[in-house]
Amino acid sequence: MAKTHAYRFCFGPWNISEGQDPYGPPTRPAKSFGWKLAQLKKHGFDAMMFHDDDAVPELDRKSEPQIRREANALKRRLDDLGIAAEMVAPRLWFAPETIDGAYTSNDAKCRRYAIDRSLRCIDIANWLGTDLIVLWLARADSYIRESKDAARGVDYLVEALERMLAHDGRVRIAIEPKPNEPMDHAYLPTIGHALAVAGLTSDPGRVGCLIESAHAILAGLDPADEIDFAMRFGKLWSVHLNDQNGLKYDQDRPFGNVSLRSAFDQVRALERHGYGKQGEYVCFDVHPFRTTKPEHWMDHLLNSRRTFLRLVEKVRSFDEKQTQKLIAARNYQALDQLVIEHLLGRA
Ligand code: GLO
Ligand code: MG
Repeated sequence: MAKTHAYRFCFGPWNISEGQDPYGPPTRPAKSFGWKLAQLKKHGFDAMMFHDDDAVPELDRKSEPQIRREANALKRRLDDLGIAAEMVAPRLWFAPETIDGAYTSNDAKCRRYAIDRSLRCIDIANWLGTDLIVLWLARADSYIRESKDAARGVDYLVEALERMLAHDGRVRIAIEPKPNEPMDHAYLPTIGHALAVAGLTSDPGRVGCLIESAHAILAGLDPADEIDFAMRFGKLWSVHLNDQNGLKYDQDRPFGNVSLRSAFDQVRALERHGYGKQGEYVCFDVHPFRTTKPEHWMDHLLNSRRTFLRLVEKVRSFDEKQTQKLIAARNYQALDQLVIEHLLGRA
């Protein structure tokens, strides 16, 4: 087990959110992108993740030279602060063209829009100095089952991936599966689905995945097992650590907030496979509670990182020898208690 390597941390501008939900307005005043970037720097995070239009606002209305100018200006700003861009993700769930599923829309013009937008996203990623694109396929599903053919949906997804891979010989695409919300049933709900589709492309080595803890829980899966599985294929290129209280709406709670033991297992899985050694970042896709006051606006991120680092210590000090003995004796009851006592600490 890796004992020494240090982790690098990341979040996105959307993680400093204002508290609105479907039933009520914001509870905190909006802050500028500059303020968010300054907070990231001040609190010692290493990288920021971006939607394409976080990097270049309203990009659908801008010309290519203008997009390039703005992306280059952002890159200079990041360089001055010593902050990396971890990834760029095409926001394929806002525009009218993405209403029926973006890459998997029934309308050829809309599918073309989604692909063109993704190619621009890759250009932005290049200008920001990252080769990583994240695809959260928010609306890739059908509202009415009979309106689509899920097999054709796979073909459309593969076609979109091929266009992206061909556009840039170095780009890497990490699919972020999520089983539901905003849709009822997503076409790519799990890491297994994502990697199966990756295998249909002409360059599977450049299509991997991103695991979000809450999304795995929403799929009824154990996030630590998803991590082990993806890392067995060398395909875990980013994580969105957070937490989720059961099968409800997507909660994006602070890491470890619901299940400290699951968080411990996730960190242990990351540790044992050397996550981070190839430059991967630990990203927190968490949101402040709606009740959070502006003066505590960063605490969900700082607490997630603190919990993560404390769990790294817990993983590194876990009695692996004793664990192996108990496994050999098939004494899982004792192993269960060993974990509990370790997490509880000294009485
Ligand atoms: C929503 C997703 C979302 C993505 C982000 C990057 O459930 O987790 O936050 O991670 O938009 O594409
Ligand atoms: Mg996410």
